[in-house]
Amino acid sequence: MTGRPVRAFLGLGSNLGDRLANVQQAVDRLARTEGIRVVRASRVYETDPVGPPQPDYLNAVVEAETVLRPRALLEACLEVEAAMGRVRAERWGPRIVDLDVLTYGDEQIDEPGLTIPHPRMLDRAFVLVPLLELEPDPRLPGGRRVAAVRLGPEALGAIRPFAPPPSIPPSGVPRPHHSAGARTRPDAPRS
Ligand code: GSY
Repeated sequence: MTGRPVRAFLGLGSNLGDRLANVQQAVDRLARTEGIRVVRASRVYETDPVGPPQPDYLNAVVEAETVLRPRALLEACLEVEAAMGRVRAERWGPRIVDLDVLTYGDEQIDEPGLTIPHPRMLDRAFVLVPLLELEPDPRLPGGRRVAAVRLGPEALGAIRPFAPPPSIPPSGVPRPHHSAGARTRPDAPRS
């Protein structure tokens, strides 16, 4: 773990079973993971599948604050997927839940099995549209700026608002430690 919380955005998807309940359960499990605080979530969108023919997905993005390093954050996501019964059968196939680390602070990481910002987010409306709801100028692969990204009508037509943001359960994670100017009461105004 690092000492200082880092802001990360995570992509969520589900296209099997009770998709909305799966998205909610993934948010709940993330929020209960030590070292992760879920801050906000986008609306849930229904999206045409990218890849082989399969059921439509529900997708959303959550903003998290985490004291986990990127690899540990990825592993936490994989643990949530496994706990929800995801079986990795077909690479682009249907799934109960999918969790991706989209961005991690300002960091650019290119290691085996871990590329951040997520390399395919630029051409995926099901990632970009919910992400832009939460962050108007996100970190993008190759240092690209969102103003330079063009999503055509076909991509935008493949994504439809479906449900309000999943609810965010209280997190059991310790809050960031403020040594200087610490607030004496949790509801005291920030200095
Ligand atoms: O990349 C994540 C899994 N996935 C998705 C998805 O989440 N949404 C849509 N619309 N298509 C997808 N194809 C795959 S694979």
